[in-house]
Amino acid sequence: MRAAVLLLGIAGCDRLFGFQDVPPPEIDAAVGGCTLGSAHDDDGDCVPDALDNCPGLPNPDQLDRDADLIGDACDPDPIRRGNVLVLFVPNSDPDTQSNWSFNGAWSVGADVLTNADATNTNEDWAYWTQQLMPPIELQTIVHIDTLSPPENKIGLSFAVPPATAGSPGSTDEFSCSIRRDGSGVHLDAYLASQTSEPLIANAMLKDGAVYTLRARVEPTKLQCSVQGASPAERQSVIILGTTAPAGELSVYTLGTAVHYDSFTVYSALVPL
Ligand SMILES: [Ca+2]
Ligand SMILES: [Ca+2]
Ligand SMILES: [Ca+2]
Ligand SMILES: [Ca+2]
Repeated sequence: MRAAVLLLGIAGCDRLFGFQDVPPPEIDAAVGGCTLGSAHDDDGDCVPDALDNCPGLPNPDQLDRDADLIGDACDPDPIRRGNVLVLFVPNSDPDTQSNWSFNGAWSVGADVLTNADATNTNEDWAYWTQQLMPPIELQTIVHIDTLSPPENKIGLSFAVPPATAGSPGSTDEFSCSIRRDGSGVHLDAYLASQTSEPLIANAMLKDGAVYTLRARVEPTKLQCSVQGASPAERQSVIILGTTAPAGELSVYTLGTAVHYDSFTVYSALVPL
């Protein structure tokens, strides 16, 4: 059967598919004016993680229109109740970091997951070793530290880990990545060996760039969005195809040194 692939342009269409306006990437600077004591505030919005209805993305207004305790800034379905926080990985608690499984130059600590090797020409993968079941939405903020030619890739994935170290099999990977190759910079949606790659602005891939990445995995659909530092730096894509298996939150890089602030996973709702 020939798989259907649907591409969406920038902005405008997001709300139709449940993506809502994504706040600008968080600022790493010390939180000004907050009195949080010893409470951890991953996203720097002055609301401690334990009280924050969107602990990985800054949303000081805590707006939650459907009152399901997931803030609009994070809610995969912001006007339908029933979404649940499945996983929050702040990369801050040493007791939980053993859940990461690494292939490549990864390290975790000081509130970030880092890959410091910009020269890797094979994909470096990191898996959070907890089985998750679609429909879900993965969210993260990623910072580019160094780019190395000729090819670069930064990915947020839902994948079944391989039996031996390396990237998963083509039927076991549902991923959203920012990728540069000889034909330009793309938002690359990859679903079980099918790929959609709308071009995005070259200027979005540069040293110091910060992105909010979201990957919504439904049983037969993958939806990716990227939001850069300015409202115009935004792209979305949907790809339809193979049924997603149970898998793990994962990330990967190629030719790029990066650090990720934190990861959140929410349950998504099936279409009405
Ligand atoms: Ca917060
Ligand atoms: Ca927040
Ligand atoms: Ca909500
Ligand atoms: Ca909701």
